[in-house]
Amino acid sequence: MDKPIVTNTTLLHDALQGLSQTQKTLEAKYFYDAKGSALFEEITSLPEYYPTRTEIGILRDHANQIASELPPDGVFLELGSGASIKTRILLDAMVSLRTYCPLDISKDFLEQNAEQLRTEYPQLNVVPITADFMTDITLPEALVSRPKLVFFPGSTIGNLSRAEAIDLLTRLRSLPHVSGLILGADMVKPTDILIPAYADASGVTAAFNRNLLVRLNRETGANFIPEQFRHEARWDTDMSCIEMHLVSTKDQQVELGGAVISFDKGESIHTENSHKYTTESLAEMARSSGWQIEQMIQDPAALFSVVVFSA
Ligand code: AVJ
Repeated sequence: MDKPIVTNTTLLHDALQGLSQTQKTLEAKYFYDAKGSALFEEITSLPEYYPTRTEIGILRDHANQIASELPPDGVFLELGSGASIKTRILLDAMVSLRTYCPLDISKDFLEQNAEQLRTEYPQLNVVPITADFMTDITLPEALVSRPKLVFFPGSTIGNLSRAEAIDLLTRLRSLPHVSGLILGADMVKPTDILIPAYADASGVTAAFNRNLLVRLNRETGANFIPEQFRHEARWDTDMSCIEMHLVSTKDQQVELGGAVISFDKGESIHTENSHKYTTESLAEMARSSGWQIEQMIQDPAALFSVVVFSA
């Protein structure tokens, strides 16, 4: 047997770690290679996947009101690369905005999107920050003393555990001169809406999920057969959480970084958590992290909330 080529040792290390647990796991952050990012884009326009279009609708309908949260001479700091339509809706409404800071882990993506925004908004100072907001949010010296409004859209917070979410909100609350936070959060709702949103009829979400195995094969030299894993979305009532799994359709063994991983038929790899919230759980998170809730803006069907927090 040839020695497999490993081009991503961090991924290999994390996968070996996750796949050696009793409930095998892979981290959701690894979904977003080029193919995974394209598949996620495709997910956002699926008929079953309501969050993106619902959040965009809320932002459009309440753009001026949300934009008015920007303090005088305020910096608009987004957790995310600033690639989205959501950013543009708020930038368009923030007529006095001078400084926009997209913060993202992917440097190439950030720089590329920053350049695009500079051409679209020539009066705007676009200051991209390459950072992992889960570990450190260090701002350039020139911005430290400026007032700040933070934007964290997309229900990305849903990927975090309760404890991680509260930790992140607490760290955002303690940023120097922060005045507010605009948070996108997906709400608890009946499973006949939730499950199809994560298990669409056309199989795009299944392809997105299986792409993790394709990526592992390419970047760690593993030999997963992705077709031998079935996509599944489960609702955990106690955790208010959608779980995505890849379920082995047979007893099988996979080679990964010199180890052999055994799967029983029906055994799963847990690949993602997507937490859903209630007005109560959002209020509780605010209390635990030192924020005040100013407003919870929802679509008419209360599928999604854009929460306005003040410091
Ligand atoms: C990007 C984390 C908000 O949880 O809805 C979509 C990711 N996974 N379909 C979500 C996702 C499967 C998405 N977030």
